[in-house]
Amino acid sequence: MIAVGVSVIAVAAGALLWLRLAGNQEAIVADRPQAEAVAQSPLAEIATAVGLGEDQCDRDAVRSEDARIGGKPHGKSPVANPRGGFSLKFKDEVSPYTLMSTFVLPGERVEIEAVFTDQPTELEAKAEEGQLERLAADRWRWTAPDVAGQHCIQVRDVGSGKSTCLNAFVMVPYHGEPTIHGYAIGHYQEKPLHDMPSYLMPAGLIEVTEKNLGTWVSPHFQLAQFLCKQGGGFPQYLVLRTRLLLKLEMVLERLRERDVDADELFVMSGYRTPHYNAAIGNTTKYSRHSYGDAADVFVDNDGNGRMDDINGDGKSDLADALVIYGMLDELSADSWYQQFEGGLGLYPPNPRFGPMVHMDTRGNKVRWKGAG
Ligand SMILES: [Ca+2]
Ligand SMILES: [Ca+2]
Ligand SMILES: [Zn+2]
Repeated sequence: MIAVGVSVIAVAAGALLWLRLAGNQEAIVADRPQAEAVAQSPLAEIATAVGLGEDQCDRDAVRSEDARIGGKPHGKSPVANPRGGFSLKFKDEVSPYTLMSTFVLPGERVEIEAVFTDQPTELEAKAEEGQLERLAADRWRWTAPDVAGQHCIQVRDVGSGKSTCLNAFVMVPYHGEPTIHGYAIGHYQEKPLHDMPSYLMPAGLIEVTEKNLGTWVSPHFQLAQFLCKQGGGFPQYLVLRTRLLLKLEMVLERLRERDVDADELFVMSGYRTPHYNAAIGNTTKYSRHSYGDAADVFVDNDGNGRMDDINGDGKSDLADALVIYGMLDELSADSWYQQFEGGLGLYPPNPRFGPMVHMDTRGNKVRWKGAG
C-alpha cells in the first residue's frame, strides 16, 4: 500500500512539473542539442530488448475492413487552438489541452481543478449530464450518471471567453465477460504481470456506436482511431486511457517543433481485445494494447498509408521511424517525462506496411525492436 501511495504522489508531482515546463518548451529543446544525432544513430545502437519480460507488443498485421476504424481522423477537429489559458487536473492527470477525455464508471465522482500558467481569472463550469458541484473558485466535483454515455464538462474562463471541454465517457462496467452484447473481448489474465496495478483487468469498457465513433477525444485524435480491428456490428467496446492521449498530443507538438510536417498521426493499432490479440498470433498475454495505453503510430500527412519522409532524406524508411523513437528515448532522461515513460518499440517496414513506432505509458522503461 505504501509503495502505491508513493507512486501516486510521484505521478502527480511529475504532472505538475510537466505543466510548468509545458509553457516553456523552447528551453527544453535548447537543452538537447544531441537530439538530432540520437535520431540518426545507427540501428545497431538501438537496444533490441531492454527490460522486456513477456510484455512485448507484436505488430498488428491487418487493416480494418471498416475505413472509419484506425488510421487517421476523419473530418476536421472542433478545436482551433489546442492550448488554452489554463489546464485541467483530474484523476492524477493534468491536461493543458482545450479538449481531453476522461473515462469513468457509472456514478463515479471526479474532482476537476483548473490550474493556471498565467493569472487566475473567474471561471464557470457546466455539464450536460450528471451532477456538478462547485467546491472552490477553481475546483468542481462531477458525479457521473448511472448509464453509459459521454458528456462534455465545459470549464470557461469568463474574462477571456476561452473554454475547455473534458469529455467524460461513462463506461460499461466490466467483470471479465468473454463477450459483451455479442462483441468478443476474450480473456484477460487473472494475475497482473509482476503484480503491477497497470495490468489489472480493466474495470470498464467504452461503448462505441456508429453515432459516437467520430468523437474527438483530444485535439488531434478521434475515438474511432483506437477501436480494435476485429470487426463485427455495433456496439463495439474499447479501453482507452487519458495518459496515452496526453502522450500522443505531446509527440505531435514535439515533432512540429522539429519542423516535421505532422497534422495528425496514423494509428495503425490502438486497442486490441485479448480475443483479437490472440487471433493475430501474438504470443504475449499482456500486450499494453489490451490495456488501452498503447498505440502503434506513424506520420502520414501525404495520406498514402505509409510513414512519410520526416527526416527529409528523400526516402521513407526505418530512419524516419527512428526520428520518433529517438526523440522519445532521449526525453526519457527528463524528469517531467517520467509520467509518459513506458514501452517504446521500433518496427521496420515489411512488404505490406511501412515503418512505425509503438509507444505506451505502462510506467516502466521497456525498449525493443520488432520484426519487419
Ligand atoms: Ca505517407
Ligand atoms: Ca526519410
Ligand atoms: Zn504496439
